[in-house]
Amino acid sequence: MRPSTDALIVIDVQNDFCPNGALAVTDGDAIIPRINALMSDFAVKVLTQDWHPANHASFAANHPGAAPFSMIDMPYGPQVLWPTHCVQGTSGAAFHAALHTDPADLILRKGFRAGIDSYSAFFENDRTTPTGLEGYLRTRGVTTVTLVGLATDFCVAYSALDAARLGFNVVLLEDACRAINLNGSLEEAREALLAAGVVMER
Ligand code: VGL
Ligand code: ZN
Repeated sequence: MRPSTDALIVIDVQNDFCPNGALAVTDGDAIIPRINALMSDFAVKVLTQDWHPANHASFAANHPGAAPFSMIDMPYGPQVLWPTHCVQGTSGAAFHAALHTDPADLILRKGFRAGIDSYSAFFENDRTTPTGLEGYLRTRGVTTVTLVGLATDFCVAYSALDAARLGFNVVLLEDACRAINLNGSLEEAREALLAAGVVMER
């Protein structure tokens, strides 16, 4: 058992990011047995859930003529336009059935505001609107976070970078993550993570 100052944060292990999902990550479901095993090692366990309204601005379908995986400029910066995914209350937004959700202390939903995406578990994509997770972890005395889940190069990486910026010690378990890898995004994320002092373990 790890010390009570260590938290496991499981990012977006939801049907839409697993094989046959709307934004399927290759082998996204392969990480689930490892994550289930890890949960019994940690005193503090948080699951995040990407949770978008149907009219969400990150969906290509809400921008007439725009192709999925193209880019647009939002008031808060560049934004990838995604296939419609993780719509609130749909089976695509549900956790994968194999993921053990009962051990979780907190389930944090993000991306629920129509006008702004939220890759990170800590801040929306303007990098300033908080989700509340920082306060939750600090008030529980957490100083180190271990990140796993989907996808390595988007929601996991953004969460890890924000955690490091907030002063947490951050470990990312690469074998318990899978990537989308859009136009070199995985290599770009790896470099940013290392530069931010995130400890990359297998
Ligand atoms: C994610 C793209 C859009 C993720 C969520 O969980 O990495 N990626 N929404
Ligand atoms: Zn999303």
